Parts: sequence; structure tokens; C-alpha cells
Amino acid sequence: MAMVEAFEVMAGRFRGCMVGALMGDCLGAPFEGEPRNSRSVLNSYFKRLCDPDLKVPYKQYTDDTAMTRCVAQSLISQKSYNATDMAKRFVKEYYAEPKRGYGANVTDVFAALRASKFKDVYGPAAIQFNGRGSYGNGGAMRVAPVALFCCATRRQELIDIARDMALITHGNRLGYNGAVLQCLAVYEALQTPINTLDTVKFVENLITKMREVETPQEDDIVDEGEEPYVYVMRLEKILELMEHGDSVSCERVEEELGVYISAHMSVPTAIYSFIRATNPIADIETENEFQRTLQFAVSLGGDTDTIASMAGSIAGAYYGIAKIPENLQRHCEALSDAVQQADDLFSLRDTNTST
Ligand code: AR6
Ligand code: MG
Repeated sequence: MAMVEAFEVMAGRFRGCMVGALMGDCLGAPFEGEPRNSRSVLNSYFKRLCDPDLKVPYKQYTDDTAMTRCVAQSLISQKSYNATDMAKRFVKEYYAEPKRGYGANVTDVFAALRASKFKDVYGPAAIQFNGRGSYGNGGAMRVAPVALFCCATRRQELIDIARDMALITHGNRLGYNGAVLQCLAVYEALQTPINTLDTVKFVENLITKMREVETPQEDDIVDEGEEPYVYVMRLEKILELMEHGDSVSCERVEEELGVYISAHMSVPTAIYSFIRATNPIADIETENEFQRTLQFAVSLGGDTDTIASMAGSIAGAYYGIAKIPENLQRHCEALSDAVQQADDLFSLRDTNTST
């Protein structure tokens, strides 16, 4: 009985993760690019959406979800990480629906991949920004399925796949290491038994992992004078902010962690949003921790869809689908696909346990 229960709980967490990512994107997108959003406006927005009688068009997903779906589908169909298959899916998806709000430069990578017939899958991303590569959050925003895919394997495999999957478009170490951090955060949330979350330990574990990940490797480009441990430092900053509980203002979060499209100024913010929302937040009127995570992330302004999506995937992996308000779920485009992909990734757990 306990086994069956544990099985169902984990399946619900897979769904929570994929649906959480979708919801953050769909519900956060209308606020993208705005300065900080008033908590009372957001209370009304979420309350209205929670009304079971409300009939409004779907909130559409953006590039975050478009690419997350590709990552999930590639892992599901290949049953392993296949860089060429994944790159082909990104490109096909982009040209089928280019108006999903993609980053300004990543589209050059898609064009170059297509023109070169995917000969060198990592080549076009490596030459972006004069050979520096992109540090946008596009690698991190789509990484959640990798954490699910790797949930039964060694952590090193997760790190390698997250990094390589990001490298298809993001050649800068801040870009791909941001994807690794986001992936580790989802994984950690997924593995933490419900009601046992120790938020300090959660962040400390991430610091330990990121200290290894950020140790410069041979092929990393780190200039003299450049800080190599950017993510470790930001995670330490999160620990510092946590000491001040609910008194930390949105201005301070923006200043210390950022709310921008660069990975290092959004991934730590998403992790902080998840942690902050484990406790009540002044002026956010919901008892539901998952919903509170999204509302807090969106209230910060800036890259709301991506930060809320990343925070949503972490929170969803921890709380599970049963804790996510159904009336909010139903407003998101392609909800059933997210559920299906979560279930498919869950069934793969049995096959991907080799290493
Ligand atoms: N130097 C200067 N600017 C940079 C650099 C760099 N090395 N790297 C990135 N940028 P991009 P993404 C800036 O195009 O990461 C959407 O809203 C530059 O302004 O690689 O996939 C999504 O929903 C560049 O255009 O795309 C996400 O929120 C921008 O970062 C976000 O965009 C984005 O990098 C993801 O975009
Ligand atoms: Mg975005």
C-alpha cells in the first residue's frame, strides 16, 4: 500500500512540475516587461481566474513552454539525450510558431542550425555575441523535463544533460550553468519529501553542487578578473535574504538577485520565490503555497513569465499537482499536453535507471 502511495505521490509531483512550469509562463506572461506589479492588482487577477464560473480565452504560453515541450518530447521519444533531435525540434517549433516571444538573439541560432542542416549542433550558439555565447535565461527556462528524466539516475548525468541541452543555444557559462542550477533546484524539490523541506538546507545543498559546477573547466571561458562563482554568490545572497523573512522588499530582491532575462539575474530569483512563498507573504491573499509562489514571482515585475515558470516548476515538483488549484490550471493553453508529457516522463523512470 505504502509503495502504491509513494508511486502516486511521485507521479503527482511530475505533473506538478510540468503543469507548474506551464502555469507560471501562461499566467505570468501578461505582466512581462512591466515594473513591479501591485500585490492588490495580482490578488484580483488571481481571484478572478479562480472563479469556477469564469469563461475567458486561454492564457497563451510563450517561448518558455514552446521549448520546454520540445525538451520533454525529445527525451520521451529518444529515451536519452540526443542533441541533434532536440535541436531539430527547437528549430521546427520556432518556424512553425515564431511569434511566441523568443529572445532577440536566439533566433539567429535557429536560422544557423537550419542553414547548416544541423551539422554542428553546438556551433551556432558558440559564436553568438562575438564568441562569448548567450547568457540569457532561455536554457534555464526549458530545463525542468531534464530533472524529471534524470530523477532515478546519478546527479552527474542530470548536470551533463542540463548543460549540453542549454549549450545548443546558450554558449556562455552563465547561460548554461543557470540551466544546471535550475535543473538541480527542480530535482532537489522533487526528492524532498513533502512537509520536510528545510529551506536553508535546500539552498546549502545547491551551493555545494554549484561550487563544483562553477569550478572552471578546461573549455570554460573565464576572463581574468571575472568572478567564476556567480551562482554560488547569489545562492549565498538568498541565505542572507532568508534571514530577513517577509521584510525583504521587492526592490531589494530586484537589486540583489535581479528580474531580468539574463540567467544569473533570474534563476536565483525563481529559487528565492519558491522559498519565500513557503511562508505567508504580506498582501498576498492566498493560503495556497503554490499559488503564492506564482503571485510573488509575478509581483517582482521584469521577466515575469520566465521567473514564474521556473519558480512554478520547482514549487510544482515539491507540492505536487493535487495542491495546484484546478481553477487556475484550466486557464492555461495546452494543459493536457503538459500532463501527458509528465506522465510519459514518469513512465520512463523505469527505463532510465541504468547509470
Ligand atoms: N552579451 C550581451 N547581451 C546578452 C548576452 C551577451 N553575451 N547574452 C544574452 N544577452 P537570447 P533567450 C541578452 O536571445 O535566452 C524571452 O522573453 C540579449 O539582449 O539568447 O532564449 C523568454 O521568454 C539577448 O537578446 O534568448 C525569456 O525570458 C537577451 O539577453 C528570454 O527572452 C536574450 O538572450 C529568453 O531569451
Ligand atoms: Mg519570457
